[in-house]
Amino acid sequence: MGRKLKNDWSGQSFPHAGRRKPFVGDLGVSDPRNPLLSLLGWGARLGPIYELQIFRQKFVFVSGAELAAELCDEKRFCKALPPAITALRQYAGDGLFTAFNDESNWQLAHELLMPAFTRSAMQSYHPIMLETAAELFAYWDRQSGPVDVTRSMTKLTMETLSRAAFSHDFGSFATEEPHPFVGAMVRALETGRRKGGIGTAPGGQWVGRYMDRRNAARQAYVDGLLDDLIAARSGSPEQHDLLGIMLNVSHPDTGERLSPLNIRYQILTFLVAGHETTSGALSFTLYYLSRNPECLAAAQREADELLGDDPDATPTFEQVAKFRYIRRCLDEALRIWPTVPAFARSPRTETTIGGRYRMRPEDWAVIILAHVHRDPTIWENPDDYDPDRFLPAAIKKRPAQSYKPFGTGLRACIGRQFALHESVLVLACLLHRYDLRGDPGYELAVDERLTMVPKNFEVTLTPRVRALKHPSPLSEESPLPLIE
Ligand code: MNH
Repeated sequence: MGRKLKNDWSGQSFPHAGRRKPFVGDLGVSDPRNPLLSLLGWGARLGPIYELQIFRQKFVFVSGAELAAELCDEKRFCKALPPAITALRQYAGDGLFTAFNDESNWQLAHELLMPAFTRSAMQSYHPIMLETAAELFAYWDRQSGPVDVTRSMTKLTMETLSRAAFSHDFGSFATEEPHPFVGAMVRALETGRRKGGIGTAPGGQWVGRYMDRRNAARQAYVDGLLDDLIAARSGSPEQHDLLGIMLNVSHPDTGERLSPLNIRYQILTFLVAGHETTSGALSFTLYYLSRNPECLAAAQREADELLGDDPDATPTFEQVAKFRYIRRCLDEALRIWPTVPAFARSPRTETTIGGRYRMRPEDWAVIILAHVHRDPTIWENPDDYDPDRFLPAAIKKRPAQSYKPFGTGLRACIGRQFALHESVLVLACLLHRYDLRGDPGYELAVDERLTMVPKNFEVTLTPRVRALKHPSPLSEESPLPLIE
């Protein structure tokens, strides 16, 4: 072989799991179908920094909050693209998420699209978010029996994003199954991610080409649908959504515009980055609320206080920011289960981390957020769900950078405000409208797709009975006799 180890950290080694085998390295330690979930299992014991070596590829993971905070210092470090992310460039090219830091299309797209993601820009998405939530409730009301939470939330977030960003209706609530585009897109991307994992294996290139051939029809379907979406709008000067901005706005200083291919990359990026992530965040929040009756009651109390008696009442744009407790419930769910479970960092120039590990610009480390968010030196009883950890006073007591569900620095999530506004709005309406009961026998199972989502979690929804606010005429007219 003799080929150099990739990401070799100048030959330094870190703790690793099990006995390393010649040639294949740590192959078999990690489940290729659930790489991050298996890491959460065995990695916790090895931290705060550990490694995995598969064939000629080394992966370095950071699970301790202190080291992670250091890597989040934007002055010294920047986003890195490990093989699994680089592999996605086959589909998402130099779109925002998969662009290299120095690619000019990143800067251009970032500057053109930022105005569409400010807090005040959310005002134009607000009515779309309300309408889509109302469609979800109508869809639920037509069903009987428990509903699959992740599946419902994925319909909702996919539909909200495509309507808000591209004015496209996928008709997700018309059928029980998700729109075939969702499955094709997720499977196509999974193929990319797995290809990234076998890059340095012998024959890896060949296997990759075989996977591509098997995947070709799916990718053609996905690309075709996106190109149709773009074609349908080309030539129209409207700028009311992201697609309109991408098609019609040129950079105020340079006059540059995004190319049609780059626009397709961006649409795919937004569809992928913007729906499963938020769906998982909503689903984990509902899971923890169903398991913590006091939190559920407090969240419902807040919804009732702001929305009043009418179960169909909806919040105004300004009101959404006032659901402080519901927001804490969401923050806490994203602490325990950050739906984007990891991101990678490299130093801008050669440096030392943790006071002892040499790191060069070509080296990268993957921050395992779920570990960082449960680091016992920062979080007391880290596995307990407690929204009050996010009371302002409690946040102030923690070191900065100990909670990073939306990433960090220049390449942090552009859709953060979108995700937060949508999630709080949906939770408030949902909790105001329904009582929810999870199956007490359900044990949380997590599905590792492109992101983390709860698997097979169902709730039974029943319309709220506001016994106290709507005393029945009977009880008003004939109060209970006092017990004598
Ligand atoms: Mn989002 C980047 C998490 C919702 C679009 N997102 C990131 C990163 C994290 C992240 C973490 C940084 C990854 C890295 O450093 O490699 N995002 C989330 C979470 C949610 C989410 C946890 C929901 C909850 N994201 C959304 C939504 C959209 C979106 C909604 C779009 C509407 N995210 C992006 C894009 C990027 C990104 C685009 C890449 C930004 C860039 O690099 O410029």
